[in-house]
Amino acid sequence: MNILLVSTNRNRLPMPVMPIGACIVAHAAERAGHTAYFLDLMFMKDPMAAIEAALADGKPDVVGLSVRNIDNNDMQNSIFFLNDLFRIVDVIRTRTSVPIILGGAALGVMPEQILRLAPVTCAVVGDGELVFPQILDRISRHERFSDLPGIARIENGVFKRNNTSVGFSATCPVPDYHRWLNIPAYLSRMATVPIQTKTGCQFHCVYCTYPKIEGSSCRLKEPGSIADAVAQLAAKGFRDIEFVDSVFNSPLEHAMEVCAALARVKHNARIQCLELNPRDFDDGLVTAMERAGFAGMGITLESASDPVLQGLRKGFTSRDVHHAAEVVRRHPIPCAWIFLLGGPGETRETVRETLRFAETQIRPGDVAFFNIGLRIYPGTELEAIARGEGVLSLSPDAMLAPVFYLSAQLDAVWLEQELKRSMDRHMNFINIATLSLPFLPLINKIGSSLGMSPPYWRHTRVLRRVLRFAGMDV
Ligand code: B12
Repeated sequence: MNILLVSTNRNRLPMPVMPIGACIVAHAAERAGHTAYFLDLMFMKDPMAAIEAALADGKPDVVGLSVRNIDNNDMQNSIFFLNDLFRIVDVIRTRTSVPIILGGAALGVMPEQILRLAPVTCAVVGDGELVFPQILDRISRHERFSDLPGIARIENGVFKRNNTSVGFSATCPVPDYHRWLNIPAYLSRMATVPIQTKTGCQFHCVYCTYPKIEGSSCRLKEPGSIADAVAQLAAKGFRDIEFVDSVFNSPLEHAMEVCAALARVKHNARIQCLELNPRDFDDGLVTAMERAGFAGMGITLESASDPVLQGLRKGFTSRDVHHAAEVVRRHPIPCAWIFLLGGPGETRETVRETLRFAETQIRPGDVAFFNIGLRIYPGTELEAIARGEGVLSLSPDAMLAPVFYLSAQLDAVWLEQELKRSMDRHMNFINIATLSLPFLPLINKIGSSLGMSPPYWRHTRVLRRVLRFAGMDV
């Protein structure tokens, strides 16, 4: 059959991300004997015209739409992306009656709410590479496929969803990205190539959607196949590779095996990952990462204060946080520290404790990224907390449009001012507004043409100084 796969994401902030999940699914469709036509809307001037042309040229028997972002997760300047998806579905529906199948991270987060607004055939929740070919096979034989794992749909107004256990491939996939994507456009904007070393997340952070998207047990990729994938990608010119696991160093033994396998193969890749947990973090891990070819790492703390870490159910303490800072100071590898202020239990005192940590423990050459307010997603513990505190009364359907939690013991204005005061004194501190600067893509492009390489955040201090010198309040 002819399959049209559309990657619908057009958000270029903080940089365009390559739609690897959609490519993996297209690759799987081809391996199952179908002809895949891939349309990436990221750099299309007129996306609707591009879709119309793809429908006319490709004459698809099935259309797959990959949906990544619901919104930008920014409490102060919220952007909702799904209206574009609804328009795309309308355009396709007016031109063809073939099955339309949704997939992608957004469907893991809020499948029911999206399906109620998008008149499509069904959605796949979770990994797509094994189930999508099975769906295509059933469609080609005119058979029902609503019983397949991971399928979610609205039937007579009722939301139905099958469980997602479809099996797992332990081999790291390397689709031919050059064939599917406008690679120069991505690379010149400092995009990195995402790779997963595992799927799933076993932590229980109250606000997080990762277990909903990937499941709550880890399915590990074979370390040798990850190292081979990195070497193959680097040989094709994709030198900047990012591990996009929920948490890279959990389970720690697997992370160590991945690093050892990478150290054994010859590759000239610059690897990074932004999701390290401070609990299983020590000199042995960082040394292994340096030998493996890591050029940058990020530690997701959210807070350095115990009442907040407990309220978020992070599973580590401020002791682990301070220990991680000591370890980082012993290694040359650049580090980004990620914070989320305003969660359950946050007070002025806990905010000050976290800022004090950042101001005194983080090296000036490293970067601290602060986000304020937590996006509340249906089905998370944070939703229950917010309802229990009486600060959320919206129905789950009304939560597709962004809704945020901020501790009742804080007011947003004070928090923003306190953070701004700290950012004014520390040029290596940034917030989501810095990452959403409309001219950031241009800066990325200029940086790339001057030979700067990711991790782009290494240059934060210099960039903020230059922009402030030019009169901008960043
Ligand atoms: C790593 C990551 C990042 C990295 C990306 C680095 C990179 N080089 O790619 C960074 C930090 C840059 C980032 C940025 C952002 N991110 Co982010 N990110 C992730 C994360 C952790 C992993 C994404 C990933 O690559 N997965 C691996 C690939 C292989 O999986 P996949 O694309 O989902 O594809 C699989 C399935 O979904 C399915 N599938 C995909 N397409 C299709 C299509 C069909 C037809 C079918 C059947 C199946 C199918 O099959 C694929 C293979 O199994 C997810 C959370 C998560 N666990 O998914 C959040 C996530 C995707 N991000 C999210 C958000 C909001 C953002 C930002 C907007 C945040 C911000 N304010 O800056 C930006 C947007 C960037 C952009 N330009 O669009 C949200 C999106 C949903 C939402 N809440 O709106 C997520 C889900 C996290 C969350 N908060 O819930 N992100």
